[in-house]
Amino acid sequence: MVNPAQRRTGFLSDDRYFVHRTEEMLGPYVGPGLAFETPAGKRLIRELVRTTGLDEHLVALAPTPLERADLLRFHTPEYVDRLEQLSATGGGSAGEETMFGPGGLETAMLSAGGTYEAVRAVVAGEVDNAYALVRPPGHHAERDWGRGYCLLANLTLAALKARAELGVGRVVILDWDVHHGNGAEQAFYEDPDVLTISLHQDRLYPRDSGMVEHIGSGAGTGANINVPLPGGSGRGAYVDAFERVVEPAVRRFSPDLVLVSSGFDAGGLDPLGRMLLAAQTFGELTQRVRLLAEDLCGGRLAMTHEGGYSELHAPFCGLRVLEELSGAATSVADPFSYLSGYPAQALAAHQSAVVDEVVAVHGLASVTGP
Ligand code: Q9C
Ligand code: ZN
Repeated sequence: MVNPAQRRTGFLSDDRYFVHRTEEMLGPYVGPGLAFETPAGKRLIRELVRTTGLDEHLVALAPTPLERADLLRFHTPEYVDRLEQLSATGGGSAGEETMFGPGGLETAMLSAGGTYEAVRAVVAGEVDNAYALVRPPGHHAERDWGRGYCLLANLTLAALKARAELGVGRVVILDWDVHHGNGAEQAFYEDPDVLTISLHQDRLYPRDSGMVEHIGSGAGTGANINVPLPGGSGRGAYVDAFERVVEPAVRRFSPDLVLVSSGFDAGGLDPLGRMLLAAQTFGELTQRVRLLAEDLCGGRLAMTHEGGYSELHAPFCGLRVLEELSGAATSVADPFSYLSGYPAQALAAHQSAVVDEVVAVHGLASVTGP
């Protein structure tokens, strides 16, 4: 049973996203096949969307790959050449913790293309908002090397293409994956027209990035916001960061389009992160971003999928986000809703202290609501 949708929500995925391979050979005695970033959890999101019937209330979008010229808006030609060569000869490593199999570049171009298609459909007004369930992820990929399972900077490339070809002006990129959104930070560090905000677990990955003091430079000074929350943070810390940083900063910036790098690895069961979020909380954060976008830019909101490594939990987080985007409700009960009852969900002093610091560095204390 699904209650009818209140909004037109685009949903994009593709079978080819689920055959991309990221296994690492870890060395002697450790067998092959070990990987954190696997198709399973993400495929289950798509399956749940189908088995619940939610897909009938969503607008199906289909990806086309980005082209080389699109990649070169951010990546270096040398890096793209190297990926082309490896992809054609059985795969290899794009950089740091970024193994891929044969044809991996083509899948990455389709992942970036799927992200762009979600953005395009929103900007064109074909849908109110959209979610691209893509693989491989993109937010760690840097100009000249792949990092953290990411070959190409999906959302960065989509934002650059939308600005170049669709006449999109001011863009917010909000990243709630538990790891730092270093790729978008690098791409837009000196750009005053793209506000990048990353909420992440302090010094998780990449280890030495995502610091509060990294605020952008030159014309882009102030347009990069890092909120490195302490490991162990739950709903209270995220809501505090939204109320005192994300919402005032986005209002002050006044975007034409809001984009989200959505990972579910801040979920309470994730093997790579140590945060506590429940599926319901991802829904709440989605609602907050949706209302911001409705207030500021006609609701134009597109999300792309990044990390999330609990095969058990991520599907329920994904379903909850899609329900919130569309306003349709399924009858699926989250088996992990007990997370919401953890006392550690409450805001703690050492967490609000980090938010205080960000508020001070970015002068957000005096920004008022609508
Ligand atoms: N070797 C994303 O969530 N380090 N990437 C994991 C195990 C890399 C995460 C530690 C984490 C990258 C898209
Ligand atoms: Zn992540």
